Amino acid sequence: MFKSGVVAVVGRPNVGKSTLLNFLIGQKLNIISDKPQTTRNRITCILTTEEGQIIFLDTPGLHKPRNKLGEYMVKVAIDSLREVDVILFLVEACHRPGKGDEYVVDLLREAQTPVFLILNKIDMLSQGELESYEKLYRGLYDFAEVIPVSAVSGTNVPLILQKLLEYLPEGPQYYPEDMITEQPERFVVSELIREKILELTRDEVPHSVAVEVEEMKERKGKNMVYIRANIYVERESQKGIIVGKGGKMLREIGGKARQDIEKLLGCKSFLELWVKVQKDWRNKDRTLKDLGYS
Ligand SMILES: Nc1nc2c(ncn2[C@@H]2O[C@H](COP(=O)(O)OP(=O)(O)OP(=O)(O)O)[C@@H](O)[C@H]2O)c(=O)[nH]1
Ligand SMILES: [Mg+2]
Repeated sequence: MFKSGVVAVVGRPNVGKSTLLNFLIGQKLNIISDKPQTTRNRITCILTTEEGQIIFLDTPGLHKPRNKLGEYMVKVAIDSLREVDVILFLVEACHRPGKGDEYVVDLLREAQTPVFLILNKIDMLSQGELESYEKLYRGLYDFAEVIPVSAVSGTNVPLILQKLLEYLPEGPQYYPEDMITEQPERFVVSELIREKILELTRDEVPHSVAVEVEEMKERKGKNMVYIRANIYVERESQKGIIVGKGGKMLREIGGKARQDIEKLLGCKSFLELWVKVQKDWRNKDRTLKDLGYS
């Protein structure tokens, strides 16, 4: 019997949602960083096996928004809870539950969908610690399943798949088996560039950056793709940081991004990056819309 369905992955920022999904589909599709609020959109991650097809939704971390971009992100995450077959609620097993977790649990209650509690980052704690935290999390809600994992090493991750297949209904294969996302290549490329900026900059800079691929075309017969992308920041001073002394930072961003882009596209790339200032874009409806955050 072939099973299929949609599974939303939700939780607080930085708990490892995107890391888990990359591991599940076996490819670097979602960007990851050690800074909160990395993922900004709902991203489909499609996994096809002989037993079924699971359409996972990676979502932005649920947090208290401080600007319109944040409001959009939280709305995306909450909307993803609707009309899915199963919800994976990810938490960091190395912290006790806080107010933020209680807020998420209230949302889960409204959704009336089976929820798996996924206790992530178990590589960071001892068995004894895990047991004591697990007890606290179990007390929050009547979870359908509780699965401790490490998304980084993959420990126990196959168990999530096995359990999901038990809960998903019989259904068709919605997407071709080699398709891993609904997002266009351009989007994934812009995210890979943004990931390098998250990695290489600090404080408010990572959060003030948006990336848009303006042009992407194959160089015929050369097995090469030409990409031109704009990096938007909110202030001149941030532009200075992204460009760096003599353009050093921008070259580093480009070099690192190209490695991932070439792995994704399977061909050489020529990457042209432009840094532009868009004052206070995170609060401007028009710019948010242009950048795909609406
Ligand atoms: N030690 C350890 N670190 C992990 C694990 N899973 C994720 N991380 C790290 O946690 C950080 C956040 O991971 P992400 O996958 O970006 O988290 P996220 O939940 O998608 O975050 P947002 O998109 O901001 O909501 C990164 O530094 C990861 O390397 C894990 O199992 N163990
Ligand atoms: Mg993420």
